[in-house]
Amino acid sequence: MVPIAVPMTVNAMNKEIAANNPDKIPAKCWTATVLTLFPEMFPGPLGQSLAGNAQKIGIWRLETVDIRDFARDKHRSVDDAPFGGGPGMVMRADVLGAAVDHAATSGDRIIYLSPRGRRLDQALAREFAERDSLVLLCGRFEGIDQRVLEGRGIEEVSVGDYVLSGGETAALVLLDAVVRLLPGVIGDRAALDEESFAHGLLEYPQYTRPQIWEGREVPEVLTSGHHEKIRAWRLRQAEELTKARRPDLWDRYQSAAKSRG
Ligand code: 9D3
Repeated sequence: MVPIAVPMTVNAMNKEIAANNPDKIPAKCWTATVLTLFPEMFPGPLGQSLAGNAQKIGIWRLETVDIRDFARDKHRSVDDAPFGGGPGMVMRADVLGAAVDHAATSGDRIIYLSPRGRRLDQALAREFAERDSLVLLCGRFEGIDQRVLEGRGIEEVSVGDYVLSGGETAALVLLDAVVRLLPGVIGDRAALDEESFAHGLLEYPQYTRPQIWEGREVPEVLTSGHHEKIRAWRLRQAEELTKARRPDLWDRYQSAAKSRG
């Protein structure tokens, strides 16, 4: 790998990362196009670590579109007061329509990150990862004009039941969940993990050295070398944790186990 002390251009570094990962370079590059009033918020954390390296070797790329570039007036306004009255401002249909038409081509799934959307889950992340591209629209203020959603066939997706200050952080969460599923981003072992025996359960507790820390010992079974006992212990831990913390997941897991027989 690249020694830290050696000065190197980003481009040279990318080439080196690519050269060291010839088996991971896909024919096509999964593309996210993010429409936002805050393009500086991207790639943010997705420029680091797993997602950052995957972008460097061409597995995916991120394009941002500054919605303000599609404002028409001299003040470059993107929002206006809601018809019918009420607090706050609404993003204008004409500005957003022009931005979406610039960014999306026919057949693209266009996602508006919205607190009233369908909740993001692993199955939806997998759907997005199976496509070639995704267009993400980030809202600010009270939201966007409803006619844009209808007129452009835009889907709404939420990342959970809590209030954010805009769609950008939600888009980063969605992209993180999707990018790690793209072929070549995670090694085979980790990929297999997701389909493992513990599917649908919370994870069992992990331990590493030192074997005793502040008087706390690692569970004996984990240092026993009995692989079958370790497997059974971990499954039991995962099941008990899931039962206690996530009865919703536990019910699903049990129904799935029953229908498997
Ligand atoms: C006054 C009513 N508010 C709805 C709860 C208005 C409002 C709050 C927050 C409108 C937009 C926002 C900004 N949030 C997002 O853009 C957002 C979001 C979120 O807040 N929670 C979970 N998922 C998402 S996706 C986009």
